[in-house]
Order: sequence, then structure tokens, then C-alpha cells
Amino acid sequence: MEFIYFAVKGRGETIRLIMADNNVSFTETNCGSNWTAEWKPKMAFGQAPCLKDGDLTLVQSNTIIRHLARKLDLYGADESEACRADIVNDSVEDLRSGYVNLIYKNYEAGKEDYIKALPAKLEYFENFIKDKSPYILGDKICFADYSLFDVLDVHLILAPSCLDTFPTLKTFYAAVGSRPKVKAHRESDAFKSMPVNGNGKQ
Ligand SMILES: N[C@@H](CCC(=O)N[C@@H](CS)C(=O)NCC(=O)O)C(=O)O
Repeated sequence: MEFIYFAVKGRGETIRLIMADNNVSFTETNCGSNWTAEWKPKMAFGQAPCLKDGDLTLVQSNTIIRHLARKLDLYGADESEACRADIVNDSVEDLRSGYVNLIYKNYEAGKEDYIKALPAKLEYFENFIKDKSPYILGDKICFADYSLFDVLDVHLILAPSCLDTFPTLKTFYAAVGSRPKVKAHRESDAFKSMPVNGNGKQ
């Protein structure tokens, strides 16, 4: 597979995490150097990330995530589990949209209020996932575990104590983070040197 994205964590990191933890062999192409003239016109909706998998050229991060989930058996065992994973993933998308808006449009003026409003948002995740452990569906990891882990990861950078009042989320974050291949990925130089976002704010 070929993964095409900017040299930032951003909307690419959940995809990288899924591939790293599930032995997907892929090359990564940085589309940042000549984005506007070369790459943007090639993207179906003018944006990255993009994943090429055989005959498929996919854009939209959540489409890519779900494609990988179907391919790698990360979409739960039945309809009920698939829906539970979808609910978490779509809720992660809502949280991420607010975060992206803060980072790119309102960082200085909005940071304090954003952090104040964060516990009310995280509480939904805490309550939703607390009847199963260590992962969203129980023993077997699913695609939404990686999405939730990544969005918690960026929020822990923004607000380091944000999980302190959420024991389930804290345990969940530790469980995903301690998976050997997730850990190895996060200890790599590539991960450590990659900025969280494209504008240097985090
Ligand atoms: N809904 C899209 C959003 C993609 C997106 O916002 N991509 C940004 C980088 S994270 C981008 O391509 N920015 C450059 C541009 O819009 O020209 C997804 O989830 O993939």
C-alpha cells in the first residue's frame, strides 16, 4: 500500500497506527513539498490523506480507516459490535473537528475555553466505553480503539491532566499504548520527530 499525507501526525496518525499494529506493509509519500501544484489536483476532494491499495485510491481519513478495518478484521464480530465501533469513531470525529478548528482557527483566543469544555465531552466517552474493557468491544481491538487513542493522545498534549478524572479512559489509553507494536511505532524516530499539526500548534 502507499500512504500519501503530509509529514505531520494530524489525520494520518490513526491510519499509521492501524497499519503499524496490524503488520500492514506500506510506503509513505510526503505530499507536502509541492502540495498545491502537484498533489491537491490529484486528490478526489482536494485533500489528503490518501491510501492506495491495489486498484483502490481512497481519500477521507474515516473511509481509509473503515477500509482497513474491513480488510484487517477490526470491525467487530457482528452488527451490534460494528455499530458500537462506528458510534465511537463518529464521536471521535466530532471531537477531532472541534480540536482542528481550535488548532487552525482559534488557538490563542480559544484554548482556555476549549480546555474548560473538554471534560464534558470526554465524559461521554468515559460512560460509553466503561462496560467493556480493555478495548471498546472487550478483548479484541477494533478500528475505533485506534481513533479514540489518537484523539486522546493529542488532547493529552493540549491538556496533560485531561484524563485524570476519567479512570476508564486512562486505563483504555494505557492498554492501547502498551500494545507492543503501537509502543514500537511511538518510540520510532519518525513518530517522535513528526509534528502533531501542520501549523506548529498543539
Ligand atoms: N474530511 C477529510 C479532511 C481532510 C483534511 O482536512 N485534510 C487536510 C490536512 S489534515 C488537507 O488536505 N489540507 C490541505 C488542503 O485542504 O488544501 C478527512 O477526514 O480526510
